[in-house]
Amino acid sequence: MNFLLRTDSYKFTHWKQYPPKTTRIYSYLESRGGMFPNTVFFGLQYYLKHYFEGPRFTPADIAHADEFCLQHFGRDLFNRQGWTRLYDKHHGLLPVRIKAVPEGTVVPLQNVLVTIENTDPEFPWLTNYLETLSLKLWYPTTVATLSREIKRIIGGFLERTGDPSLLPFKLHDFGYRGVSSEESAAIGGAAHLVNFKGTDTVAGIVLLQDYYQAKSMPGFSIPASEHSTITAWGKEHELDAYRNMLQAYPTGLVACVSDSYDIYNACEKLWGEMLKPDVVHRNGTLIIRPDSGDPVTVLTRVFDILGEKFGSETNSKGYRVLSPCVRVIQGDGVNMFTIQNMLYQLSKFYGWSADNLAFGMGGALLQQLNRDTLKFAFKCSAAEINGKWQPVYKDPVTDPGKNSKHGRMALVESEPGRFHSIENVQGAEFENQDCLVPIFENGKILLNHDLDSIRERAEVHFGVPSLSTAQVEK
Ligand code: AOY
Repeated sequence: MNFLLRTDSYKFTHWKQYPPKTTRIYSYLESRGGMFPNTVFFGLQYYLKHYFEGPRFTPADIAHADEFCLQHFGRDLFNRQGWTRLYDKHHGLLPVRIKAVPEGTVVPLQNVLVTIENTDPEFPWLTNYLETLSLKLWYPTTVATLSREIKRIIGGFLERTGDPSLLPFKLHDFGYRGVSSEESAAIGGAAHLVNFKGTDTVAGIVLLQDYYQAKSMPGFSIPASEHSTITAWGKEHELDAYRNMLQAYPTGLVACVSDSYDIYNACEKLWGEMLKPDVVHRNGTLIIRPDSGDPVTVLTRVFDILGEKFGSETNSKGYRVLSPCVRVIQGDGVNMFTIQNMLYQLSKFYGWSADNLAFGMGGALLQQLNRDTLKFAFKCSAAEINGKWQPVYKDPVTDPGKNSKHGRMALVESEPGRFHSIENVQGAEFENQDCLVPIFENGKILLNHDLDSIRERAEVHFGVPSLSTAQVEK
């Protein structure tokens, strides 16, 4: 698609609207609020490599956009001269500077994450032309933030009731089919893998390999059944379908959806009696997947049956852990709140360790989010007019929450995890403390972040009081 058309229609008309003698427009990206204390910044490198780097347009694209706008508006509004001059001077490269906090950084809400400004004074209108593309960073950042919050929740339960080393595989991405596009699946799936290692969203892995130098395989899965591979055997042959699963994968982990007819009968009679010797003597772990009913009700009874049939032991933290030959994965009705509820009820009222249960999360992980989840905004905060930088801001009486920051900015980390957005920065002030690092200039990507470094920055540390949470509570 023509780069010139990757913007909102009204932006075709904005070049005429800035004050005379405007030479620079400086804008920034922030999360203005939301239900989490922090954001995990992620996704910029994909957007830079895919949409910003190198020559982005040709004279043919300008001609095409010109004709498009003529039809679209029914009159001549397109900035033909400006785009032609931009091409003649920069040959399709974008004369903007982008600074950003390194991906994976955990930044408290309401801080500047990215700044964009034009580097050539002839093209101040280019900065906000890029808003439509840039603001899409809300999506990978919101998925990475949600996924990390759930990691904190599950991690807390593992610390209290079991083995925290199991955490990387406790939240598996089931979301590929439930997202609105292949690109969203790739971006969202990659964002989840900043925090976890289990996924069925293959597109997310490919994105990390193509855009984030993922060295070793960044996401893993295991053999697992779906309903068709069980129900194709017929209701009378459910047992054969399950026996076949154990024979087809004689070792290691194997997951089997077991609610096709009666999850309780499947656990008690089929897995727990008829196939029990095969399960117990198998060199590996059978993971049973319920997929319907009220999750807490179903899980409570499933664990009761499995404990009865396969046995359990009490661990050093006083919680029950099933025989290592059997585990459970819940993939239906899973979101941040239901995960918390399931783990709470199973541990508090039934004494089950979080070790026994993993989660598959689909729509709630990759699709049930929007730009308002973390209130993402891209706003102009400074303009150079007549050779002088001016602060620029909005502050609507009708919603003080929609105010914007003033002037050029720096993001300073005063102590680990505590960040401050400094407004109205003059010249090179704060330059040596600024966490916003130049990452793109005039068509070139200035530095690369690899997945390993992003994961390190986003790592969850337990037992350390979270500074940013304290900041929000205060
Ligand atoms: N995958 C763990 C491995 C994956 C899946 C994907 C929608 C898996 C199921 C499982 O165990 O059961 C997309 C629903 C399920």
